[in-house]
Amino acid sequence: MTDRTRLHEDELAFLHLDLFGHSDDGRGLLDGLLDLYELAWMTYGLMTGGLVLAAIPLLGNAATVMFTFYPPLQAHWAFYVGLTLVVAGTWLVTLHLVLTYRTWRAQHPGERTPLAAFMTVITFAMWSIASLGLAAEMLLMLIPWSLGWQRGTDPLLARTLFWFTGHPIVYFWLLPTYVSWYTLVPRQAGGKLFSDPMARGSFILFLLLSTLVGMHHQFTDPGIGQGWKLTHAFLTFAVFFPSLLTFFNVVASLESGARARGGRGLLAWFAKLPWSDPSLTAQVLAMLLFAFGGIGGLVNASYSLNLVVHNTAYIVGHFHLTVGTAVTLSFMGITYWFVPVLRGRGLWSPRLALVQSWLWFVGMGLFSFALHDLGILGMPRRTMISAAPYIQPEWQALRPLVGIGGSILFVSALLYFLNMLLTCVASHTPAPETPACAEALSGPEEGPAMLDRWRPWLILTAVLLILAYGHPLVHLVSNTPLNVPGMRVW
Ligand code: HEM
Ligand SMILES: [Cu+2]
Repeated sequence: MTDRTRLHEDELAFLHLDLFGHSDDGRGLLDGLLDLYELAWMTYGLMTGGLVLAAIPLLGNAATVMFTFYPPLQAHWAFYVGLTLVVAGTWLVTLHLVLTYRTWRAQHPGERTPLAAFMTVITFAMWSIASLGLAAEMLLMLIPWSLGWQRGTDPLLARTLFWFTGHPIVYFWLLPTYVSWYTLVPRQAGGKLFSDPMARGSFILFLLLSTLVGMHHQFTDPGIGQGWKLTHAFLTFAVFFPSLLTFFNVVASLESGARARGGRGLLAWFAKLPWSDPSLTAQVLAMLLFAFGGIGGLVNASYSLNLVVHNTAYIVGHFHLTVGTAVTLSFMGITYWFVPVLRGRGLWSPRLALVQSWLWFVGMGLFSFALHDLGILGMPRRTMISAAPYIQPEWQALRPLVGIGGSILFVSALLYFLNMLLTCVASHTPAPETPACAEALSGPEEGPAMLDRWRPWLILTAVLLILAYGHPLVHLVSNTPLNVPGMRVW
């Protein structure tokens, strides 16, 4: 019997292998993959080091610049250098994946890339391209400026480079969730993935379109032409399309599972999903709230409506449904099977996990509903509202809901961490099997081979990027005076 109390290197490689499907004996790729361990540890070291370096000024009150770190708010240089190292670490992950992919490709010529692997490589390819904006902002602007080598900075150029990365970063969070929704959730629901080629198509669209829309965060910024803002608004509606494809594909897959379990009717089948499985429940609940986040996102993205909601609590409501639920609650659901597999022990309490997932759903429903409403009533974001002299009477009835929803979320988060901790130290039930990817009703071979090629899509991505950002960026760079001094407000 293997010692399941720690994860052996070959088990790790085996998990890694799962991404690329099993070879006959399940271990055929091991030799090629083990070479990459050093790279993996280097990546881990770089990212952890970067995190610690950024955390020191953060905890020491020397980086009160929030997650967008808009200049002229200025942080200690260690904050910027630390974050840059974290991003550099993600590039090493891309390298790792590409090397792994090439090893696999050499051994499987002509075969379609397994779906989970295909999606993972696309996610990191998209991110590596998108993160160039942040890298440029850090290396050419914020780091030299925070070190005192550059006397001033320019908020507009910095914001433009930030949002070049800042929008796709939301997809960098979301796409791993989609990988789970597409490749594992259908089987967890007892069904099959509706269409593998459609899933690939949607990911290719994410690669092409994710980085073209950053200016939908800058509708109110002066100094960028309205035509460019409108272009990015339209492109945002275009990148909504692969999310619609995902919605259709994943719901059809869930339906296939529920019907196989005896579900009937137009909508009543939904009740037949295996709601006793906390991993699936968390992810399905995350999907439900995400639908509202996506619809709200379209309001944000509409140039004129954005002027009503921008910088209000509405946006905070929006991102708590998207990153705060679609992504966070799904990641919680994923760890409900993944941590037990890694640890080699069963989940400490599946029932507690179910309660936790529902609490997140209810708490976030209240919290984000109230924030959306408050935003429409004009309550600003990024403001200590309780201390504001301009509190409006119509906000008062809704504000307690934010507090109640937030408290439920806090309890839910505590229950989550408690369950994870006890799974690691106190669980005595046997570990679950590593889940296998779902089969597809319509398999990869039914799609065109073009979907499994990289070069044409990467070239098209670069061309679209130049079209969407080339002119405004060149204009900004050649007109930027870099003369704004830094400031610290807290
Ligand atoms: C599904 C389609 C989506 C659309 C059309 C959309 C659109 C937008 C737009 C236009 C804004 C800017 C609002 C403003 O500042 O005035 C925004 C903000 C934001 N979105 Fe989304 N979004 C979508 C999905 C997502 C997802 C999936 C995530 C995260 C996983 C996300 C996270 C955020 C965050 C964090 C902000 C606030 C950024 C800030 O601090 O200003 N959004 N969204
Ligand atoms: Cu965005």
